Amino acid sequence: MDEQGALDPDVVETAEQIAAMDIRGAATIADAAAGALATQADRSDAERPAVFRAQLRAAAKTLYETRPTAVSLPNALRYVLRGMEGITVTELRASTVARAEEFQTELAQAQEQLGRVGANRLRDGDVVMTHCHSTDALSCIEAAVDAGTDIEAIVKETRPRKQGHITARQLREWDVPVTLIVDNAARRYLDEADHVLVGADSIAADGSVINKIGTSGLAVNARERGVPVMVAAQTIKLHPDTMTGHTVEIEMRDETEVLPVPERADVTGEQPNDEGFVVENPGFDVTPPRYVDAIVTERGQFPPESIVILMRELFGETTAEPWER
Ligand code: RI2
Repeated sequence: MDEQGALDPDVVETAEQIAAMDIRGAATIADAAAGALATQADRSDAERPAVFRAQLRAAAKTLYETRPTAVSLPNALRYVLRGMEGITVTELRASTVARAEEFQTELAQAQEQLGRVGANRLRDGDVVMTHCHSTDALSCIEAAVDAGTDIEAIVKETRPRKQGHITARQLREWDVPVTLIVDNAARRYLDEADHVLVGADSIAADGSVINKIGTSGLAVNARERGVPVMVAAQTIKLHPDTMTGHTVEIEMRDETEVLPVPERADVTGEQPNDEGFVVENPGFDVTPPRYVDAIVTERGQFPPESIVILMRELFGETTAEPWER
């Protein structure tokens, strides 16, 4: 059968939205992917179990191929597909939908729990510097604010897509005072910060943190200034493949995010298609564990060097991708 032809339009649309970053943020992507698999299962027209399974695998593959760096995406897909159990199509459908819902519920609960752990690190009057927009990181501030702790924030704009603006807006909704700065001003303002708080798209087995481009430079500067770096990351961000030596692929995004087409001609003058002029736009970078003070998860906080213990416990050594069969 033509597996692609059997894809539900909602799966295709969700995949397009993830690729275009209309749906973004590692946890939000995982939630949307699980929801899309549930929709595929719910609306499948398959009459035979083998066809149903093939459709679900094709849907997972389509979602998987959207963005490469946030491991929450394959972790979510793997979790849902592993729960696809039963002999009849009716049983397979019910188990897949239930498993996706279970995943989404646990994801939300993990973020709340992580927030309570992270909030314990924040004291009354603390100033937190943020980078990009992370719902896991914001959950820590939300829990602190809910507990009556006064927090202020220095929010890095985060070029090229300026997702710091989303962070600033959310913090103001919680009445947290916000100072917005351009990325280049971060080192200057570290003198006023008590914490650097960032999220993660993936955490490697050696404790390296893969997060929005600019995180590693911020962490190095924070170490030099003596400001602790706290990474808020649910265990869905732990990258099981890194236990067996794989590295995390860093997404290279379109150059127009950095330099829109009309501005390109301003730089290259008479030669708007100048092939000797290259713009690169890596979405993420790798912060080595020595610059990270704590990884905060729903299972407690960990020094980065010991995160592999939790990784083994949660994922074992099995990293096969069920949609590749
Ligand atoms: P939460 C984002 O990536 C940022 O790098 C952010 O720190 C990370 O995902 C985690 O986000 P992008 O999708 O899961 O904006 O904490 O490229 O929301």
